[in-house]
Amino acid sequence: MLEARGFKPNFLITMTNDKLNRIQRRRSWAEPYKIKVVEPLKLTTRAEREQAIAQAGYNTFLLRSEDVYIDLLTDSGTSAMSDYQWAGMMLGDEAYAGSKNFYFLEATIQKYYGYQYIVPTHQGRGAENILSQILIKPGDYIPGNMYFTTTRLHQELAGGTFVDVIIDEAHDATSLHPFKGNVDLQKLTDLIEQVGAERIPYISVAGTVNMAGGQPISMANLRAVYQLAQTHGIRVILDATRAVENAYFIQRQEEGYNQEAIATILREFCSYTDGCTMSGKKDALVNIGGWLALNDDDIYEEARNRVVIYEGLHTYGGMAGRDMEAMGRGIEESVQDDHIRARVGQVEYLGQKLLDWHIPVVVPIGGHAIYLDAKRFLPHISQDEFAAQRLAAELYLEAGIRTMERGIVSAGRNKETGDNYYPELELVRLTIPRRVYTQAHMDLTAEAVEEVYYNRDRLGGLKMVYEPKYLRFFQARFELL
Ligand code: PLI
Repeated sequence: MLEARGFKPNFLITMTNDKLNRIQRRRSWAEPYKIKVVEPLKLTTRAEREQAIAQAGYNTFLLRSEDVYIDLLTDSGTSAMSDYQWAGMMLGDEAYAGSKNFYFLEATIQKYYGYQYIVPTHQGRGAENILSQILIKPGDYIPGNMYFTTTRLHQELAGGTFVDVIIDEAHDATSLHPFKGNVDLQKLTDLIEQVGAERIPYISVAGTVNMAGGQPISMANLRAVYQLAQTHGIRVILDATRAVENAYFIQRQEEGYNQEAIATILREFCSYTDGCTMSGKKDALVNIGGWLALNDDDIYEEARNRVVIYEGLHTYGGMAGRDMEAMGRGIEESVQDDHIRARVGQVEYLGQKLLDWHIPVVVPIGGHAIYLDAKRFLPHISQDEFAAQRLAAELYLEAGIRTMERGIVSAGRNKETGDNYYPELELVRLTIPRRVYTQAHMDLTAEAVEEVYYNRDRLGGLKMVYEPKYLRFFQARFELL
């Protein structure tokens, strides 16, 4: 962040390369910031939590946030902004058209992500909606490295069918493959042969892969996907929501990248795609915002036209000027190597603690969250009795910790048959907001998980008593069996 403001700390200038390398190799991930403002949290009693979760229909999305102690529901829009971002909020140019904050944001995205054209949106799904409407025709197929809830729904609403072409290891919570987000090139080739390239408007690639456990895709794999797509005239669209976290795994784990800066890796990563949808609420360290980026001028023109129907003018897309300023500044901070190392470091700290205590979690530890493996945690509760949903409710009851189900409820139903999907992964996500919680919060979380694990045999399942039509996990209600 200091570099973003044009400063270079003295100790970095005078330090020899050897010493710098040693410091960068140190194992501790201590935060490269200190706390200036705090937000008090409410502590509740077990009796209060029993009432709150029953009123919420055993769905953590339906809890009131003031009844939550440690909120690990999501890392989306829950980051703490820096003083540099807050200062930018005062510089909002709230003109309806042509806000200077938009031009700053546009230039920042072009610089760090490398795409030519930027369409601002209120958040990621706004970009998914516009992109899906433009590119997908009824009967099309969209291959991707595992589904994401809103992304797949927009593809389906546009008449497309999502096809999962991620490597098999991604569906195995215990596989230690370092890049479980990789696309299986054979599965992709088979689909192209089966349905024809003309029925595939684009390949939908996410880095990292949320539903697989925050798992990265390698640079080599994305490059190969892009080459294959190009030979068939198919576009590759990146879900860039957590691409900076993905770049960190490439830097650390992929040959040839450990001397490269995160910003350099991110640019190369995006260069193997033709555009991206983005939820700025994650990597970009803001509470609201997103964008669609494209290199094709005709698709851009269409997107720029459609954004005014759903989001707002093409120079704000549903965001206030101050939001765009904060997001531009958040992007600058997000690509700092010390930031991302501490961010993932905190996630890994919690994960390692649980692994040390033999709690079943998805491995390797991903970029933004720890995923409890409910199939191994609660083997006596079937998917039809919503093991992960039950476990999420129990963590709240135990310590006021809010987490999220990522299993059969999130997976929803097959759009043709109406049958439930039965995903291999039945998970509870402990998602770490960026720059928000302390190491003591992580310790307390680990202890609460351990306590629930110790008492796991006492837990029974749930039955669903209300099911919304779209994205049911947000609003479904349950009762104890
Ligand atoms: O929540 P949005 O509309 O800004 O973004 C949608 C979205 C798209 N792709 C990916 C990989 C996401 O993770 C994502 C949103 N994720 C949420 C809300 C989460 O809790 O993970």
